[in-house]
This record gives sequence, structure tokens and C-alpha cells, in this order.
Amino acid sequence: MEKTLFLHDLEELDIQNKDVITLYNEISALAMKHAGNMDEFGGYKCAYYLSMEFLIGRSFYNNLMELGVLEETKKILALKGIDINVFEEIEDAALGNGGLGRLAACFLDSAAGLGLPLHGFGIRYKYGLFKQAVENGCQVELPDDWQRFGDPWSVRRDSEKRVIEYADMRVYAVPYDMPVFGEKTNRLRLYQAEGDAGAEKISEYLYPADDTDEGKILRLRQEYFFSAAAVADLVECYVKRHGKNFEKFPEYNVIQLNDTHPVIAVAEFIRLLTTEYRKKFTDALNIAKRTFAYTNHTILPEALECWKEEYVRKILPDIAEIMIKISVFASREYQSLGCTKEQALEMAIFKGGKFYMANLAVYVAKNVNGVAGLHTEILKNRLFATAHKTYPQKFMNKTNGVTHRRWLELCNKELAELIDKTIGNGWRKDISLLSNLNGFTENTVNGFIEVKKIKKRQLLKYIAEKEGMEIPENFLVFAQVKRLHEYKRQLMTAFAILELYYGIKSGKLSNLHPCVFIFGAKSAPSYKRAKTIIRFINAIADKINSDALTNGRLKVVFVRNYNVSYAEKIVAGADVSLQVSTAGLEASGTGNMKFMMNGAVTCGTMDGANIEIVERAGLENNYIFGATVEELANIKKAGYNPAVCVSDPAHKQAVETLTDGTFSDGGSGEFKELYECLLHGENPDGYFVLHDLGSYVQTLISICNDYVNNKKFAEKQLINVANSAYFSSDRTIKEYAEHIWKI
Ligand code: 26Q
Repeated sequence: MEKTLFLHDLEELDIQNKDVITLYNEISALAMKHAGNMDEFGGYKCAYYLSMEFLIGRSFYNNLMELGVLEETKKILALKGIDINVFEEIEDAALGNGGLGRLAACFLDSAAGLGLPLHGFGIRYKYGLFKQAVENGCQVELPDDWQRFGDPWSVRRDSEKRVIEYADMRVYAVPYDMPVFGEKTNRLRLYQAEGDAGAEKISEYLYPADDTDEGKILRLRQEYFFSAAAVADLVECYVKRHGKNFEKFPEYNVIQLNDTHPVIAVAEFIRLLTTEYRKKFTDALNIAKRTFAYTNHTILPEALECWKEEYVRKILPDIAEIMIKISVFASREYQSLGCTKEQALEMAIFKGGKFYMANLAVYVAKNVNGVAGLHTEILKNRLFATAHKTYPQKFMNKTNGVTHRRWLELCNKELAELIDKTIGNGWRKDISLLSNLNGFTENTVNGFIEVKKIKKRQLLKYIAEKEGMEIPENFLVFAQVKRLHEYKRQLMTAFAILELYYGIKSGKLSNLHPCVFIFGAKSAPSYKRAKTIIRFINAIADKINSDALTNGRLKVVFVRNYNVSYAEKIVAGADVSLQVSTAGLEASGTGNMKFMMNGAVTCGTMDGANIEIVERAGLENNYIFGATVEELANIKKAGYNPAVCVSDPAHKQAVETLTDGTFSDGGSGEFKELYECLLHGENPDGYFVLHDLGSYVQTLISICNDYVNNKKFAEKQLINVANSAYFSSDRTIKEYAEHIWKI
């Protein structure tokens, strides 16, 4: 970065009569002008991250911070009479929907910060994840037209556009490159689809509704679109530098597949090598086996993609042929390595007229990784047990992490400064130094209490502005912010809140410390049950917040339009992070890490990375409850009957609000349906909400009680900060670089 030139130009910048959006574009353009060039692909070994989602959030502050000019920019703007916070009106680029997309963004940040060559490939959606509004308690989706603010951080590369061919159409993939600043400037390349109206649809929406054939095919087109463009870029770049002998391709390229969504890249790679470059199929397959690596992010069956042969044949007939051929090779190989026919079938890539993309990934990838210790064990012992038995050396764990630059330095400047004061600022470059915070003095605890107060005040002010709701500062803040999904059990929190509410009302919980529950969650537009849960939570919030008897003691907020920028405020201001998924189902979680870094204690189950969090910060400094994976297995074996749990009068009262007229679902019948599914469905209460509800409520009560001793509680929080270094994505990226990418 030509820092002095940038600052000089900024000082000269004429701000007269310019609105915020114009200023945003002009200042960003100045930063781009002086930032230096993006790294080129392919001169030496690079890793490439293929992902359907990159949830980058707001770029402005983060980029200026990474370029080392944020503080000076703030000062220069202040002299011109501009508060840098005005740019908060520029909305986030939400080209992702949850943990998987945010992880991709954190990884790019860490790799650039560490000076490692990792580049991203994805789609430049016209509309990002929908903007959420709440009407009559229900989620409504509005298009997220993020480009209306301009896109000053991207460079369109017309000269590098290429054609992507489907059987029934041809589409241009036009790259837009976004710099990722750090020790070096890496590149996030997002392709935009251009051509006729049909072509442009391909990059129009993130997760178009796929409840019709047409929707499913559109999604398949999207996956092929960016995978094929990325593979073509990499192959072309290699051929230019090294010629057409592909033996050395893996010495220059390693391609990380972020879940199954880009796995079709493997077949495209083989297609390209065998057709355009006339390589033998087996040779191409072997090169692919040295090039690709696969990360699994979920064991939920509905999220493990499989494609009907009919769809693939219709738009990508060559790819269908290649996948069938790989499937034959895989089956033979599994059997020659000692698997039975049945076992080979279990791992089959093509069976029953469908392609199983996870099985394709596991067979071809040189490495397969889960995203937290428990998750990887489940992959090895359950989901991919046969593959693990056959290729044990492929499997490894890479516990997730989050970038401490955005999730601590940027979103909690006050805490970062306290850490500087206490242990020096070396931790900003070498996060492992954060552990020097352990053994803190009383002074630091007092400092921490002050910081938490400030961050809480900022959060509550923001909520007052956004949601029109006042929350007093002495309230204990619980937060559950994540995608809305039944396995994440926002519903269990809803029931727990009702139990606290009735307890306060009846006098049983007359001394409970005042607290607020903050929810942030978007439901997939077609996920009906999730939408019902949102409606239920909003109904509860309305009732509790308007009850004058309890409302000085308990409040509920369901924030509208939860996004990365909102998250930055919530993680910094919360006291307690709710991570209450059914044990075994949350692969890792990364929100849990963001809260930990900011000194919120975890109230959660033994699931995902929660296990590793309490391993490091101590069980005694967090609040663990609920059935473990092993316990759940036994409960299932013995036959789980949730009706037994409802014999407890407090649970009964909470659950029956779904049907007893306490709340209205506007006549839709969805609350009754939810009730039936919990108690009398085919697989009643499949996520064990009622099983864990009792211990959850007790845990929430003890947290409120412990919080009364403010100092002791702050110590627990600070110990969490001090032991959070492991959850920096700098650590994760170093592991990927060393064990998988070899860069
Ligand atoms: C699948 C099929 C059809 C359409 C969509 C999908 C689909 C889309 C998105 C399936 C899964 C996702 C997203 C998954 C995700 O965000 N997983 C989260 O990944 C995080 C990063 O590893 C983990 O921390 C979380 O535990 C995991 O839930």
C-alpha cells in the first residue's frame, strides 16, 4: 500500500455536496488505486478455495484496517466534518447464508494476513441472501440489491471472460476480482453470468428456490458454472506456464472443495484433460486425485447433495458420462482394497439413478476433513466409515477458526486496546500470544468489566435504533444468532424463555436477575417449520415485552435482518453465547468462537467446537448441559418418548402454549402442527428439544444467579478471551497449509 499517497489524496478529496454513497465509492477507489496489484495465479504453488458462498460482510472498514489506514482515515474525515460511522449505511455484501460462507471469508482473510497464497472462486450473485423483514411476526424476504451502493472493491476483467457450455445453452462467465488485503494481496474471483436472459439467471440469486425441477436444474447450472470457470482458469494458466504435461499440475495447484457444492469441478477437470488435451482417463483421474481436497460441513442427510441422472444428462451429458466412469473405477478400487460389494455400494458415486456428490468427493480427494474433533470422528466412524477403513490416511480434522482481525480487533476495539495495555500488541500479529492474558490481575478484570459495559451499551443503543426497543443496561444479555434450523434448537430456547416467564410471574423465580434474549436468524424461504419457529418466537416476544408485571425482568428481541454487521455488534456486547444444538449435529459452529473471543461464556451442549472451547477455557468457566452423543444413542435405542418429558408441569405449560390459545398463528394451524410433530409425529421430537429442556432451564437460572457476582462472572469471561487463540482462523489456515495444501 502506498500509504502516504493514499492519505495525501484523501486529504485533497473534495467532499462538498457529496452524499455518503458517493464518498464511499470515492474513498474506496482511492484505497484500491494505492493498494498495489493482486497476486497472479500460478507462478508458484497456490491453494484455491471453491465455494458457493463467501459471506464477506462489509468491506469498507475491514479493508482500511487491513491496509493499515483506518485510524488515519477516521482522523482525516473527522477534520472534514465526517464521522466515519456514516458508512454503516452501506450494507453488507451477503453472498452467503451462514457458517460455511463466513468461514470461507475468514479463511481468505487469514491466509492473506499470513502471506499464504490462497485464492477464492465463487459466484457474483446479483442478489445476495435476502433481506429479512418481519410482518405480523412472520419472516418476509426482500431482494438484497447490494450493488446499488456500487462495487468499488471489485475489478471486472472483461478480457478474461470465457464461455461455459451446457447442452442447451452457452453462457459467459465474467470474472470480477476482489483483493484480499494482508501481508500479501490475494484474490477472490467471483464470476458473473452474462448472455441472454436465461444465461443471466445463473448468477442472479444465491440459493434459488429448488422445490421444482426447474429450480434444481438452475442450482446445478450454478454449481457447474463457477466450478467449470475456475477449473478452466487454472488449467489455462498452467498450460501457459508449464505446457501440456499435467504431471506437475498438483505441484502448482491444490483445489479445496468447500462442501459438496463445487464437487462437479472434479468431473469438469477430467473432462477438460481428456477432451481438450487428449489425456487418458486414468491419467486425468490420477492427477485429479493429487489435486483436490474436500471439506465436509454437515452430516445432515438433506444437505448431502445428490443429483438425479436425468438432470445431469439433460444439461451436462459429458459430465454424467465421466461421473459414471469414475463410479466404476471407485467401485473396483474399493473392492480391490478389501471392501465387500455391499460396502462398495454404500460408497458408490452413482446408484439408483443418482449421483452422490459427497461420495465422489471422498473417493477423489487426497484429503477429507471435518471441521471440529467430534465432527471428524463422526465422519470416520459413521458417515464415511467404509472410505475411512479403506483410505485411513486421507482423513483428518481441521477445527474451524474465525479471523481475530474482524471478530476482535475491528468489532471490539476497546477490548483489543485493553489487551494491548495488558500484554503488549504482539498478539495482533501472533495470536498465540493471547494466552499471556491468563494470570490477569484485578486491574485487568476491572478493565474488562468496563469494556463489556461499553460494548453492551453500544449494542443496546443499536437495538433501540433498529428494533425500537429499550433494554436497560443492567440486563444480562443472552444471544442465539445463527441460521434458523431445527437442529440448532431455537425452539428449545423459546420454551425455556416461557418457563422463565411463568416462573417470574408465579413468584417461583422472584429473584432472577433481569435478562434479555436476543435472537438473530434467517430461515430458508421454503423451510416451513423454521418459519413457524420464527413466528412462535415473535409471538412470545410480543407477549413478554408487553407484560408490565415482568417486563422489568425479562425481554426478548428477535432482530430483523440479522447479518454480519449486526453480528459484529452482538458478539461484542453479549454476556452469554447460546450454542444448544442437538449433540452430534452441529459440525463445528463458528459463532461460538466469535463470542468466546469477545468474552461471552458459552451455554451449550457437548457438540461441535463447543467441546474444544470448554477443553481450553475450562468447564467451570462455561455452562454445559444436555445429553451427549453417546447418551442420545442410548436414548434412541431404548425408544424415546417425548410425552414423558411433558409430564413435568413447567414443560407442559410451555409446550401447550402452542395449542391452548396463548398465542395466535393467524389461523394457519402451524402452531398446532408443530405441537403434533413434537409429541405425536412419525419421529416425535427428533431433535430432543423436550429431553434437554429441563437441564437447559436450570442452567439458564444458574447463569443468572452467578451473574450477580459480577467480578467472578467477568473472570470467567476473561478466561474465555485468554484461551481463544486456538480459534483464530490463522491457526486453522496454518494447519491446512501445512497438512493439506503444502504451500
Ligand atoms: C444443500 C443442498 C441443496 C441446497 C442447499 C444445500 C446447502 C446449502 C448450504 C447445504 C448446506 C449449506 C450450509 C451449511 C453450513 O453453513 N454449514 C456450517 O458450516 C460451518 C463451517 O464449517 C460449521 O461451523 C457449522 O457447524 C455448519 O452448520
